Amino acid sequence: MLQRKTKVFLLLTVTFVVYVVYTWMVRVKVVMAEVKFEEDDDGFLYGEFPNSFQWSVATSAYQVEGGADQGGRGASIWDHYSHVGGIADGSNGDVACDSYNRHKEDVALVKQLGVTSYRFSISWSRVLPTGKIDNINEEGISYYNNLINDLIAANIQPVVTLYHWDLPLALQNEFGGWLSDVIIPLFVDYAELCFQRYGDRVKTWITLNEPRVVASGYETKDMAPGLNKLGVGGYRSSYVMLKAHARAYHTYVERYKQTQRGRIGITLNCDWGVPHDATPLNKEASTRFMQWYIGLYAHPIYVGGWPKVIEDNVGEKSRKEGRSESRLPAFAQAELDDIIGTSDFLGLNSYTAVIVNHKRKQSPGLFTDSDITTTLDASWPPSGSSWLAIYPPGIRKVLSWIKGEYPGYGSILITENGVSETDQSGCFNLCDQFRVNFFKNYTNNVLKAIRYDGVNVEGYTAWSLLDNFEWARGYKERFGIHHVDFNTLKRTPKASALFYKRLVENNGIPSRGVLGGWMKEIEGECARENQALCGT
Ligand code: GBH
Repeated sequence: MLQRKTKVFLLLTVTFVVYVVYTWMVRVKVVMAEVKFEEDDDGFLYGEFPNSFQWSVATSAYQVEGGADQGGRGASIWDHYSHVGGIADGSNGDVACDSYNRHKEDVALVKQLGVTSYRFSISWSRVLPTGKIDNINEEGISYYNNLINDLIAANIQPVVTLYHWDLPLALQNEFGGWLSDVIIPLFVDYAELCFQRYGDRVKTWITLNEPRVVASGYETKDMAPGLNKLGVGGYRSSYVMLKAHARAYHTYVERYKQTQRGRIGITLNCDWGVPHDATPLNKEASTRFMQWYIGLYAHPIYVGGWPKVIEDNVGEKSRKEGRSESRLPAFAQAELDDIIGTSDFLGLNSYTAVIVNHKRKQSPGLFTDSDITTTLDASWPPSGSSWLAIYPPGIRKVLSWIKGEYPGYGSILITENGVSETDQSGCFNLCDQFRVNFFKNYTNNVLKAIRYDGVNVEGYTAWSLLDNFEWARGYKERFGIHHVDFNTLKRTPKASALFYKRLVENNGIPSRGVLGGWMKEIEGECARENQALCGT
């Protein structure tokens, strides 16, 4: 039997501990009040995102920085590609939004939105002009130090992408860039330099942005470096990128994570593939669409190795083509082990959807081996980009698909979602109601993925803070929530920025009534901004 004194002591201790834990839980809102959310007749879900939900906005270095010849920056493959005429409107990123000289303005815009973080990328050739660690450009290092410090002073967390497509040109010329394993230790050197110089303040790192699109630069002519090695360039570069990503991941985890207490992941892009109909043939085709789109990268990281369907199909096709080896490089066991489990979170970029049909294709290629055709549904509203039709449920489908396919995904950070309009001659209309609707409906589907499908989505990032250099499309497709006048470089909020600010402030859309109020305010505000922009 315990003594009476001991019993009283134990009881007091237990009561005290329960009290402390409970007040802590209330303070950090672990004990959530009955969550209020309500679906209206049109299926729109009002209510809040989880308390910890992170709202963000994004750009990338080559698309906004400009300052191409300033501060000791070296050339990248996009400087070369754009200067030899790869861009639809003949433009390049020499000046872009001039963020290299105007980052304080950008930080002010981000702050104005009320978001908790800002996703940007570091230009590898600005900090290492030749791509190699023996030549560090301290002026380039300072640029990002200033940007990061100004963000943190404004209470905005930097979310930093190491590689958003702008490979140092020297590395492409010397050994073929992402086609060669030579790049792996060089990428790790670069990543490590960033961890060392910025890791005390940067707590979220993204190794690669959209390896699938990087691969398309080795597979086709459409993106830098535009090598057009159909059937082999895409798979080979994907294989090298996965290995480089994994090495950078392990370097961070082994040498920096403990002291810097950050995390590191990869960003993959994926749109939703709607089977044309319920026939087994087209349902299978839509599965192949997803595997070739995201599985090529997510499977090695979350399950191990290439998706079986890709390994089988490409192997079979390669044999028929009379090759002695598959066009899809084979992983060594050590490589498989190195790649698996290398993402603390999954960064996801998602924009649109396609209708998928089965169709046998003869020509070898990353974009043909899946034996499908894709089309946009005529009922989906178009945007300023031919590939992007507006289908809000797509993002929810992709999120739930990832949860089902990769049970160990941990959490998803949406690192890009947005929509374009084509440039307008004359006076630009800042009242971008279609983009307001886009954000309203896409974020609502994210909310549904969280509340109804139980997907662990930790945050959402709008693409983009600014109208910017839209890669091969140049400046004619505008994704910004702020308009940029590319003559004066003046930034002006579009209605979508005013809407996003309210969405972020309220962590969701509380009710139809509140939404109606916002819409009235926004209409008035953007009409006044239109007046100021060009006096109409
Ligand atoms: C993202 O890519 C990028 O991360 C970002 O930099 C970019 O600005 C944003 O999306 C908007 O595009 O012109 O018909 O040849 C999304 C994937 C890959 C979609 C390339 C457009 C070109 C199609 N993008 N693709 S086309």
